Amino acid sequence: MTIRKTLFGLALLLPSLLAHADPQVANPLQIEGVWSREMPPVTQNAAVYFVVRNGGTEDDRLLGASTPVAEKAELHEHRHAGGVMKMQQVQSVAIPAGGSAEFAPMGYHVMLFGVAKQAKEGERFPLRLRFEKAGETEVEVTVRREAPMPASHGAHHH
Ligand SMILES: [Cu+2]
Repeated sequence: MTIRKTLFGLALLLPSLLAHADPQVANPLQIEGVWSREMPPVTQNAAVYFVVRNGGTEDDRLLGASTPVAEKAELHEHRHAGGVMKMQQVQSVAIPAGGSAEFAPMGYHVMLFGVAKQAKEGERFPLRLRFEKAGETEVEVTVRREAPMPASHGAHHH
């Protein structure tokens, strides 16, 4: 158990040595506010949320994701179906040129399956995102109890 904990600690520590700033950049895309909600230790699933802004002149698409902390990662969306919220897998999420795509609770999210050990609030783990045009990039996920307030929130909504 101690060894396992130590290894997991190292896995969490190494990517943070690279000290990603926020927003994290995969030109011309900016990935902002990458977070995951802290889950109970027995849970096998988790979800990751972020905003992708496309500063380029070409549309792009998020095609997939992966992380060493989970067996599998899928792109999901929540949908109202017959008065019930349902989750379903999507093959890609469009990031329009000059626009953005928001991954947030009750909307799009990256769903993690087979999480061996849930991270605690304040811990970080790496997530690899695969875009059709911008290619692959690794971002750092921060585990939180509550959704962070986007830095740009005020500017865009008030
Ligand atoms: Cu999901």
